[in-house]
Amino acid sequence: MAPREVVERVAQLREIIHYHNYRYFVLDDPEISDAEYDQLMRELVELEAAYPELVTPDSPTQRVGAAPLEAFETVRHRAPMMSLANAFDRAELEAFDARVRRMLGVDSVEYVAELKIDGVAVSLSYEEGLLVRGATRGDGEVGEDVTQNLRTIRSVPLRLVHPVTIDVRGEVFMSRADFEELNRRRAAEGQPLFANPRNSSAGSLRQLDPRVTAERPLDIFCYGIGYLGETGLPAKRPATHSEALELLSELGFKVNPHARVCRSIDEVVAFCEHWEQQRRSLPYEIDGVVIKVNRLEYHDRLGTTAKSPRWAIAYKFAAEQAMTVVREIVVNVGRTGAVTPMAILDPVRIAGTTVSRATLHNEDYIRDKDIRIGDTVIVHKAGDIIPEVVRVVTSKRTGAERPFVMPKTCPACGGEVVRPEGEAVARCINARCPAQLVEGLIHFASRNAMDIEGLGQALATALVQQELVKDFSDLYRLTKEQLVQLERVGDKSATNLLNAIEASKSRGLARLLYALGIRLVGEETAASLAAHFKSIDALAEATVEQLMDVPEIGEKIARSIVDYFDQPQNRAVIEALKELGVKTSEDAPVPVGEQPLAGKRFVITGTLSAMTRQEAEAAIKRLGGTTSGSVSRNTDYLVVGASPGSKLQRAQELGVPILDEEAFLNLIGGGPGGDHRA
Ligand code: 3BD
Repeated sequence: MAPREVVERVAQLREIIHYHNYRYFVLDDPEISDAEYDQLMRELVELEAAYPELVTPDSPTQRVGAAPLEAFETVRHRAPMMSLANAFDRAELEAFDARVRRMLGVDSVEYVAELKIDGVAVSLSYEEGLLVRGATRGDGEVGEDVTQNLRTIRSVPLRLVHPVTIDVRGEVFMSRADFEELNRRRAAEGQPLFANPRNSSAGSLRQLDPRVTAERPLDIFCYGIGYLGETGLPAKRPATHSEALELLSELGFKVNPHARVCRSIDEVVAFCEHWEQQRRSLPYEIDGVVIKVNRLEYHDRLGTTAKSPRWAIAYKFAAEQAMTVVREIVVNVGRTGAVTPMAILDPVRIAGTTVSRATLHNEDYIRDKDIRIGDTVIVHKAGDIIPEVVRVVTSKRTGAERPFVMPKTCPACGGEVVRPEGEAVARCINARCPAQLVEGLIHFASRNAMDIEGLGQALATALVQQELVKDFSDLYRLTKEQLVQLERVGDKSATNLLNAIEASKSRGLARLLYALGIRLVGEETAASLAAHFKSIDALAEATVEQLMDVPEIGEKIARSIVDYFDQPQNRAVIEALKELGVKTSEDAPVPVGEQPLAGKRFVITGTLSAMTRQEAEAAIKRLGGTTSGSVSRNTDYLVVGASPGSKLQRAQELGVPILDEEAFLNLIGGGPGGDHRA
């Protein structure tokens, strides 16, 4: 028999460890160090080893993994685990809402929108607060008993805060980082890799040896109650799904923090769109949003179809991956001479667009992934990132695939391609390479640079091929006669183009610096340089030290700028631009005493047509005003462009004066330049 002090200490240790477990694994907010936790755990393990009669199934030591099984038993769920109907767009969500409201005979319904975790669905059964069984979903009626495996997941409570009898539904998952770490370990040990976090979770949960599962970094989010007994409840039974989620939290379950109550289907759609954009910012994978009618009484009234409830629907994100074939590998020469291999693919649809090429980055990438011409590959497109080849489907290899060899000479000019030691990127080192010039022109003319509408890939290529343009300054020498000779350029488009080129002369120093394509000088750096040096001549004479005095400019950028102006060809182009009438200086700020917008606070929403957001902000600043990102009672004006965001509604609610673009332009005196006369 165990002495009373031991019995008491064991009980106390369990309480303490249980609490810190909860802080760490459920709340993600530990109070003690790992070492202190380990110390407590070791003490408990030792006491239980000395007095095995004290071991209970809810002891924190019981997560390490029980003895292996021969096979899983099957279990019938107390209430079936239903499926979910799917919606793929706004119209299908609206149709769902319309049907719900029609069946209930109400004008509006409150929903809960929650992230759809891409994991493995499970059910956890508790009797009077103790975990007695855990099962996979199976076919929804009958699943596999994986209790011993679920016990190893630290965020699965072994004992609840209140002695309730309950079946809880949740999704077991693995974070992306843990999945990658697990695969790294497996690669090092020569074991086969998991394709994605979901497969990794499923594989880990279906281990017959729970000690293997215990080593896997599994986690769980709980999202629903399948059954709830009458006894042991802390308060009234929940009347809404959001109250059910609160009850789950209170009992000690881990509930996803991003669930939201939505008061209309429009709010639901906004939630879906937000997370479809932001899904990459989460540490785990989601494949959609689950929308549930909030009121539980409505669930009974709506009922179920053959297998899914009429009160819920899954909004599924567009798939971001697809399988296709690499037909050819070509190389592109960029603005800086970088020679980038690119896969030409059999076109496939991914996330709403057709993809027919994907970047292969560089030679090392191709070698590491062993991508060959003719290979079947998985192509991925995340958000607005360029499509990328993720991996080769090696099982589809026929032996006819050919490896890629990096060309020794530039495909555009025949110049030498050099890959400096220690660098991943190979470059064409010919400064007069036409491919570099074409890319340089496209950048020069781009929207946030000199904004020359109509000067895109096709025209830039033609101008360079016909040798009408050898550097940027030649753009300002083009004539209508020259332009109309080009294929697909008519009288009208030639005139438009010449007007656009003429207008680009007055964009100002910041945009010009960005347009020149000086290595490491992006839009923000260009704006800081322009504000600091005011003219291109002053900038061209600056030393590395002087450049490093400008906020946010470090040595690397400073050296790159000095190197740029050290090149005589670059200086010649700048001289020519100046002679041709391109503005190479920045407007002096309006003297403080004459600033008409002094002390006024502005917020901008939506897209302006006459200028970029940065230009509008600069114009406000020049005239003494300030800008901020959010509307408050202190805001003096909200400037509204096309497709404004939620700021407009907020400004209306607060009674903040609203300026449309025209009114704003009047206020600042015309355009982004310095036409304003105070
Ligand atoms: C999640 C059903 C209902 C209770 C039916 C409304 C289909 C997988 O994050 N709610 C969630 C999640 C899944 C859910 C329900 N809420 N069902 C939910 C779900 N937040 N993943 N699922 N499931 C779970 C499924 N699983 C495998 C095969 C077929 N269907």
